[in-house]
Amino acid sequence: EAKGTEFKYTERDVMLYNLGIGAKRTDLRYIFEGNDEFQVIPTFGVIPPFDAELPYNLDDLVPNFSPMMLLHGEQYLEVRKYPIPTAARLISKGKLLEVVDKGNAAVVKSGVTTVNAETGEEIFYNEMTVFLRGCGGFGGQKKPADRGASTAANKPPTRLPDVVVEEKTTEEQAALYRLSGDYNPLHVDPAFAKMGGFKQPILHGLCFFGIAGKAVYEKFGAFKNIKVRFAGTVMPGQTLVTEMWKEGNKVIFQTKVKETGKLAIGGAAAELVEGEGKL
Ligand code: HDC
Repeated sequence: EAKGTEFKYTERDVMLYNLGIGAKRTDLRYIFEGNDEFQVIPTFGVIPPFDAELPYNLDDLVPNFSPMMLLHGEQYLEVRKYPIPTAARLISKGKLLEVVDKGNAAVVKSGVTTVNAETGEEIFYNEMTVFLRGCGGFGGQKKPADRGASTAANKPPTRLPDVVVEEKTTEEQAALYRLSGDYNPLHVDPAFAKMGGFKQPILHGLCFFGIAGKAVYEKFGAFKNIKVRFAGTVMPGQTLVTEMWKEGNKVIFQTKVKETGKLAIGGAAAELVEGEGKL
């Protein structure tokens, strides 16, 4: 296990994050520190661990590693304590969970626990999965382990969705979102994106995770955990359609790109905090 990495944030970082995942000027609770209900959208929990030091190098884990071929595959977030502070000093500690060999690709999963630096209280737990194109075939385990909510299939029911939320991203979405800490050039530099096999820079997975998570939060209330698989890429400017089904305490959801009809997020669900569930 690595030693902890500090992450310090202020109200300004909260507003920047909220704007990065589509908060509007009329959403005063997200964009104005003077509002009585000023808050950070709970998907923010993926930000403090993002730069956490991990006790390994991808180069040492898989053959042919190249940052240009790295895609975000899945994300699982637990919010272990509400309300989420709008300014704090946190410490994140990461560990390697598993390396899976998909033949062409490798899948590497890390787990990061984030605590309040002053109180030691756990605030967030994340599992982040990266999909490394061209890094498979090394004879590793073929299937990921069952990790409960973090790996659940979350197949949508056959009925029509209970709620649908449409949100257009802006052409500047990735340029804005990156200021919350993911400076991967894949999202803004056309030359880098091209080397990674894309015609133009693609949107951060965690940006459209935030947009979908915001829709779940606004329609159903606070969640204790949320899991997504990034099933397809999104270009800044495209419109996201998030379909949600409430199944007991759980909201199963998926997000499609309106312009292409293709799935961007699949296998996704959020388990609501007891007593929530507005619908
Ligand atoms: O699904 C394809 C795809 O393109 N998904 C979208 C990826 C994306 O846009 N991600 C977000 C942008 S990248 C980003 O934000 C990077 C960021 O800056 C840095 C992140 C750092 C994170 C934290 C640091 C620690 C693709 C390419 C992923 C897979 O498509 P295919 O190659 O066609 O694969 P497919 O045939 O569907 O499946 C092959 C096997 O792989 C498994 N799999 C598929 N998608 C997966 C995945 N596993 C994990 N995550 C995914 N997203 C399948 O289950 C299949 O396995 P099996 O054969 O055993 O069933």
